[in-house]
Formats: sequence, C-alpha cells, structure tokens
Amino acid sequence: MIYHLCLGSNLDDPNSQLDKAIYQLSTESGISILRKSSRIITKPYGMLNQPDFVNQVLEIESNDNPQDLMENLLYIEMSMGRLRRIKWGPRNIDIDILLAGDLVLDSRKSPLKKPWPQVIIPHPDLQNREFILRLLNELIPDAIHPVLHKTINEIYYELLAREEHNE
Ligand code: PH2
Ligand code: MG
Ligand code: MG
Repeated sequence: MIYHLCLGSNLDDPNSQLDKAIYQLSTESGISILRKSSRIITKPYGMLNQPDFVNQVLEIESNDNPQDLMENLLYIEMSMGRLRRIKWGPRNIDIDILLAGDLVLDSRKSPLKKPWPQVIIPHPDLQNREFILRLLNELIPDAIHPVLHKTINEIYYELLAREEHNE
C-alpha cells in the first residue's frame, strides 16, 4: 500500500534529523521510499513561540497495515530520542501519516485490534496546514482526498485563498 508521510523537526539540527529518519525508514523491513518532496523551512503552526521547522513529505510503499506502520514510525521516533513534552511543541523528529490512498480510518470511532497506537487517516488537520499541502501538491496534486472529495491542489488553493482573506 502507498502511504504519504510528513517529516518534521525543529530541534537539534533539523536537516540531519530528517536524514536520519529517512535512513531508518529505508532500512525498515517492508518499507520502500518511492519519492521525496523538496525540504522546506516553515513557520511553526499552532504553537507560534518555537523555532522554525524543516518539513518534507515522503511517498512510501509498505506492506504494513496502518496501525503497524504507525507503531513502526513511533518506534523510529523513540529510537531517535524524541521526548513527548507538549502538544504541538518543539520536537527533534515527528513522522506523521498523511494519506493512505483512498483509505479512511479513525481508530477512535472503530477500534482496531490493538488499543494502541491511535491512527487517524487522512491526517485530520491536513487541510489547515500550508506546509503539508504545499509539499503534497508537489507529489500528488491530482489525488482526491477521500473525505473532502477534492484534489490536493484544490484544497491547497482554497487554504491559500482563505489565508489571504484573513490577512
Ligand atoms: N508540527 C506540529 C505543530 N506545528 N509547524 C510546522 N511548521 N511544521 C510541523 O511539522 C509542525 C508544526 C505538530 O505535529
Ligand atoms: Mg505532527
Ligand atoms: Mg506525530
């Protein structure tokens, strides 16, 4: 199954954190990295008073189901020494699942076999984050969001219009 992931870091040399995460993903059995977006420096979203982030989106192929993939991603974050302090706060590495093709899954509504980890696909805040949409738009502008039923390109330009309007 094809997944799109977002990597993010704003601590401890973000570029080398992303390199390390990509290396770990590429050596994880059952995962192959198909394509990478460009890597961009982004203003913090949500909690503003923290360093800028470096973000990148990856297209991967994995044999794992979403919950097993999520478990692997959390394990990679943990092995890279991520400490979970505050929601939306600074972190040396964050690896999020954005999309899994047409799949829609919310483990809060339909409990999976294991209670942990929680998985929500598509990423529930994707439509509000400029950096996610900009990077996804590089790779899959024509992909249809399985909940919003619009293309990534449409969702991206709607957000840009919304942000312009609010300025
Ligand atoms: N991740 C967050 C909160 N805010 N802002 C940017 N620019 N990039 C991120 O990856 C990011 C964020 C929580 O996961
Ligand atoms: Mg995140
Ligand atoms: Mg995360």
